[in-house]
Amino acid sequence: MAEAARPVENTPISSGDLDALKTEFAAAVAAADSIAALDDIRVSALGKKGRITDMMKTLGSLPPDERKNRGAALNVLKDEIAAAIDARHKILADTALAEKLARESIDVTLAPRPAANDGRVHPISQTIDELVTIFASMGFSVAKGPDIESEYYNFEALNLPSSHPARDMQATFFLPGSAQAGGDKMVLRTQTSPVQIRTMKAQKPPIRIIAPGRTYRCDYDMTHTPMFHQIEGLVIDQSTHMGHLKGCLLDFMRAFFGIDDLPIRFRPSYFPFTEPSAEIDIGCKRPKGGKGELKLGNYGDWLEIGGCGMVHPNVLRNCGLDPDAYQGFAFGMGIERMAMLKYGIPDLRTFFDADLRWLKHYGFVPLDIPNPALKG
Ligand code: 2NL
Repeated sequence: MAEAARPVENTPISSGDLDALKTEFAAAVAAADSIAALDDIRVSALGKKGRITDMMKTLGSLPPDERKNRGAALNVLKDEIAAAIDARHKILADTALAEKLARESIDVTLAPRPAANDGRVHPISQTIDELVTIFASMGFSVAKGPDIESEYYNFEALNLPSSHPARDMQATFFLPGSAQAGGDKMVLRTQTSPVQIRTMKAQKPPIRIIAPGRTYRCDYDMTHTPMFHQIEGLVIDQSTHMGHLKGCLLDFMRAFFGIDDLPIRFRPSYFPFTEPSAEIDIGCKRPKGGKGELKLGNYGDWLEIGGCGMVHPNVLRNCGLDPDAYQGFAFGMGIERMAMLKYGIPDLRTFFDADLRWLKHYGFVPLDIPNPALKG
């Protein structure tokens, strides 16, 4: 049957040709395996020059009743093809998205790429961490207090009345215009002892604390910076004595420097806040002829590392403790000095230069434990 050859105006009303077209497009849509292929089908059927569009254009040449039926049938076919294309489009889009998600899924169990890892822990922070770790293992807790103190907490309560000559020896930073009602001025704390005064006033014995932190003195040369760090320790109980002080500091020094036979020695000294008072020395070997490094250990020579003593009865009284019922010991050390000795840092002032090359050299990689004695 030479249907194609038949003149347009003789096109039959029969919808048989439309059924065939529907079947053809349905098959093409079902076979389309990409959104691009689907778009081609949409253009070839419903586009400006598409097959359905072309057939629509022939409607004008039909008699009115035929035109109406065929037009309606063509519209139905057009909607059916469009619906089939939309449905297939959704399936293809969903499949494409699912594939993309599967392709781009993240394996959260993979090890992370190495980070830049450029940050360093400052030797002072590292040293404080180590001091805290050791003293914590000995039953001490960490006490904190303000850097700005009143003269009362910084001096008076520590048995240093304003008439005391030792008060001039400490180059104190006073805060201008800070005089309180009783004439008490505010100062930058010259040692961390006021933290311990506050603790004794607030807590009942037994007391076992360390107070690490910043301290300030108006002093600047090769071996002094206006801000520096101290750690002080305080133990108060009913029968704490010099023997406890000795054992405590011996264990601490050996753990901190990682030297099992490091000897320590107590030299009589004087502090207004302790009685008796002593200077703490640790064993060392000095470089011959001033050249080379100082070495710590049991070598016969001695190096001063801090001060200590039994808390003065006046200090206990000032804190509301009866010296006949309670006694205890206290000690103090410079943290920069501890760090310089342990890590071979030669110049104190470099601690506060904020020099990144220095920090890269002397700083610590976070989570590194340099002293095996502190592990666990
Ligand atoms: C040193 C010496 C020392 C204390 C600090 C202290 C604190 C209270 C009571 C008694 Cl609340 N004493 N602290 C005692 C002896 C020495 O420091 O050379 N520091 C760097």
